[in-house]
Amino acid sequence: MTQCKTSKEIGGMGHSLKRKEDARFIQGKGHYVDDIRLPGMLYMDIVRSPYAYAKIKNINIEEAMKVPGVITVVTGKDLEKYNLHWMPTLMSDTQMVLPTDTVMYQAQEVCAVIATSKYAARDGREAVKIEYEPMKPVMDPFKSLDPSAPVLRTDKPGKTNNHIWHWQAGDKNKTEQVFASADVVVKQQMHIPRIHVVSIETCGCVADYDKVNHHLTMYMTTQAPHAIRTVIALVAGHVGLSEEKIRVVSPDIGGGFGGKVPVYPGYVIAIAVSFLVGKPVKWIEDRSENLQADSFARDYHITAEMAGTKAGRILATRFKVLADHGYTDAAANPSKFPAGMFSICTGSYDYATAFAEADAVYTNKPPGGVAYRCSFRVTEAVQAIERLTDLFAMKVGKDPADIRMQNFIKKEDFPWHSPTGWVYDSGNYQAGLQKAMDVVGYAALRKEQAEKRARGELMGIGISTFTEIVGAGPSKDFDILGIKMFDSAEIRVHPTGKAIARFGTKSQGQGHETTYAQIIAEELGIPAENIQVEEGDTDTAPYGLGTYASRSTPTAGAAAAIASRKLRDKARKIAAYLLEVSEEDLEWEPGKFFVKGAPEKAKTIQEIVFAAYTNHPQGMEAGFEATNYYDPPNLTFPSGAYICVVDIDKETGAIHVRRFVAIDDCGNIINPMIVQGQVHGGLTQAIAPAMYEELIYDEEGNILNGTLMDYLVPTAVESPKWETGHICTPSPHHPIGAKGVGESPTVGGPPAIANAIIDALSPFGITHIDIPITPYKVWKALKEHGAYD
Ligand code: MCN
Ligand code: CUN
Repeated sequence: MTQCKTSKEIGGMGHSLKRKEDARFIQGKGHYVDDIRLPGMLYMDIVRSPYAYAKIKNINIEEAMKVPGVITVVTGKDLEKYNLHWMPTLMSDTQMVLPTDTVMYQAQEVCAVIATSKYAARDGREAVKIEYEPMKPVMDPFKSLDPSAPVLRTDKPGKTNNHIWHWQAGDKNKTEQVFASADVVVKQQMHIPRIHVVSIETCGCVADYDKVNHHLTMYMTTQAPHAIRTVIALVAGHVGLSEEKIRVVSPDIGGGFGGKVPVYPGYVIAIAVSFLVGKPVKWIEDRSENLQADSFARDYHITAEMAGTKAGRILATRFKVLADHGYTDAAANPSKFPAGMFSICTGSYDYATAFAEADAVYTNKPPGGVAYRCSFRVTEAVQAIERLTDLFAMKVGKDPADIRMQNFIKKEDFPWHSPTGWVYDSGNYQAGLQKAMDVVGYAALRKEQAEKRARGELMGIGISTFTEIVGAGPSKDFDILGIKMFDSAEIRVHPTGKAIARFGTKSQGQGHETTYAQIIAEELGIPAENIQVEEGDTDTAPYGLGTYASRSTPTAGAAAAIASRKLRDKARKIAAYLLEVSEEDLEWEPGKFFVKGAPEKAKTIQEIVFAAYTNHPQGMEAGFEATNYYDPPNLTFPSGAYICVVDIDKETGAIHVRRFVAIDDCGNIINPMIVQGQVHGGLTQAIAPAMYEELIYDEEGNILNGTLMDYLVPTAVESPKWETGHICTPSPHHPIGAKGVGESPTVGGPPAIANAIIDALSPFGITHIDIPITPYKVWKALKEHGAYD
């Protein structure tokens, strides 16, 4: 755990400061997009397709226009006149804003009703009559590649199939050789199903175009305000919206979890309408629209293989992925990594050979791909490697903890070069797993399990020892739509020693207002409570790529430290001037410079800052401000050892998570309480895909669980008591030694639960069940394996 070097009053690194932002959140004073009300504001509602694949024969707006309050109905044909009916996705694919002839997935936007109230807009939506000619959709990604499958993207000239991209990493030939000569090979086909973030706040915006000044203010639910501003400028430049005339404001966000990274058609339609009508336009999705149409997560079909020795040494792994991206690839991965960071799939183990490949295909499902706390597909990679490791342990007849201990990358082997090309910065995997085993009481649990098994009771213990990869990223490899993935901090200290700091990231609940202030407090000794943190307004914040993939601490957090250090250098100069000594004679302790050997001769940071405005040395620039754009030299590699204990009712298949111990390593910790909160939330979002959540479609393309009546989201009732702890291997390249943590629990959690359930069922010869592992699937597997004979 991080040692506190600052006093509680200053509140630097390692203090569990209460979250500053919570004062407004818990008093109902948060300011969300839907709280914005502008004079003359109009409301937009969207008519959506009931079909997954259909030709639009006719859109009749006559009755809708008669609804009192309805101003207009906007169709794809209307947008086409301004060439605004298509937009780029963040993966350089293209997406309809509104269709002109064909709909490609159920709940796709077909036209938009604009009215003077949201109720009138909804009534107008009900009154629009659309004639469709339904076609047979392509729902199965495997069938999508059949030569007989219809080519879905006829808008792309020359496209003759539904293949989007192929990606690979590692050494294919060497991997084949190792597999060919290995004693033990395990292979498992798995599906990591399509799921949805279900943030409490849905998506929405208020687009406010000012005709007189040709200025657009876009209030919207986005995790990446600056990138969105640039995208708007690129898409709408031809109608006179240039970037200096666009202001994107992302106010408080009620949960993002990745679902608020993509650009949705609703945002673009609202901008277009505001531009045409000259009035502000509000669009707020309802719960079902959010669940049915917004960016999904996962949907990876993986064939995972591991080769090793009978003695339990892992020698190689091989992964083949089929990625279902739906109608368009609207994931938000870095350009060079269309499968995200999936190549972290080699895990925490020290073998030299691996090969991973992925092919992405179009189907008639909503587009997307990386939402839901995934660190760019690390969730999928970790599910694959951690399930595989357990299968391998089973096959060689070893305890899953022993197999892991035997194959871990050792702490002295860092920096470690993975077979798929990453350089892991630091870690101590043995210590993490040992701590988790001690906390959970592993040996005693195995003994209890043996006794229960003898009585025919089902108890399982599951381990997941994962390596995360976060902090995108070094600009030589990481960009989105060509924009390099650095991030930024700008610190402005006022004469009385209080500060405002602005960032290119955007909190959605992670607590940045508190933790960024703590980083600056650590570096400058200005109390965290005197540092106001601001994010989300592109007119004031320095350019940055936003908050996702747990990148804020690794990038903008680093920028905060570096900008603070620039200010400390200036402070040293001013202190030397004020104390009439040379800079070398000064020593720093958080909050003041003092003369070596004469601690009574000191200047506090507040006195120094005041002098920067009132009495600074000749030739020095006045003021006390610094900015840093931080381009990380590497990603950070957090890790964790999670152990889950389950009891299963043999007759019903009901699963009870009895214990869950999570030991995380995110390097130096800024705020232990916030990290614990991140882990608690993330673990709850780990039992979700492991046991409950999955978006299900029928062959006609109908979503079968498009409301929260059917789509199961775990609540406090389903959540066990999370037992959390830490080990700490600081990141050697990060200025404050911190690694990201926001997605670790969601990445490491599901395989621990799945492994525990399979461990419980293993006496019946059950070796795998795809997540979500529901009681029905357990019961069915038990039945198929003769448990009820
Ligand atoms: N932190 C810390 N010490 C560390 C690492 C992190 O104190 N060594 C703190 C940070 O200062 C920050 C929080 O933990 O307050 C998360 O930091 P980080 O891991 O850098 O992740 P981000 O801030 O970039 O958050 C993104 C991550 C992602 S990608 C998803 S998805 C997710 C998550 O955070 N969405 C969330 N956690 C969420 N939590 C809430 N409440 N709401 C969401 O939408
Ligand atoms: Cu993949 S969800 Mo988070 O990176 O915003």
